[in-house]
Amino acid sequence: MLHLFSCLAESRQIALITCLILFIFSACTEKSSDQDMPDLIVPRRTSSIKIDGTLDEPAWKDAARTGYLMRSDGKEPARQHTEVKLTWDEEKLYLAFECEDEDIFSSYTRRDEPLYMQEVVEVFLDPDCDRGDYLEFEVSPAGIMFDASFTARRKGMKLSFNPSVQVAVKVDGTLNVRDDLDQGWTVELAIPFSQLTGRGSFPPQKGDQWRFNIFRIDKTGQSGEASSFRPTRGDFHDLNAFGTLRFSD
Ligand SMILES: [Ca+2]
Ligand SMILES: [Ca+2]
Ligand SMILES: [Ca+2]
Repeated sequence: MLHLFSCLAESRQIALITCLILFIFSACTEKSSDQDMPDLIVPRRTSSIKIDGTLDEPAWKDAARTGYLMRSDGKEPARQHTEVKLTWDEEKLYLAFECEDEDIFSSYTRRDEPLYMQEVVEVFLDPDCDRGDYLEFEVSPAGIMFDASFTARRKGMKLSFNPSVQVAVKVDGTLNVRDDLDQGWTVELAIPFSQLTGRGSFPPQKGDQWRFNIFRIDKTGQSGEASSFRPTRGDFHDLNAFGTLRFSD
């Protein structure tokens, strides 16, 4: 009987140790997951890119693709499709947004106005993956920019962050004419690494990983829809909901 108890005690001990090892292992796995499994591998650009809103450069054919953005709850693709392509070189991160849109509008005309109240595409970057400070870039279909830096989630917003971003938008349809049928709009964006701020290291090197998310707000007709690359869990600024990208050759 005593032997049986000591066996039981021993097996409990083994189970406890096993649990502890599994816990430590899973904690390590989580900590290193940013480095292990990027959601997107971003290749260097394979040709020059002219920032004119037309995505006809071979570099865009070879760029990383997000696939259609999902509704921001992650449950299904948005009704009006958006796909985003990414590529880079030593100086810049390049993004191309292709947005289907039956009704394209935006009344904002000045940089850093609250573009997110209307139609917009957005990219958020957390270059050092600390889920702390981050950078936000938005472009409206009228080609207006909103850019800001943050010190933590929705904290320390600095609108004076105005890097020399190159941006061009092409509208297939009629901007701000609400009662006809539009086709869509494309955005070409080049973000210079040398003007980024925060705790990241710039420019990135091959193999570096950044956390990021991409969003679109569409307000066609009376309805509205928010879509994203990674599900937002209710807040575009939830840094824990971001995905990861890896800079590659
Ligand atoms: Ca172009
Ligand atoms: Ca700004
Ligand atoms: Ca729209």
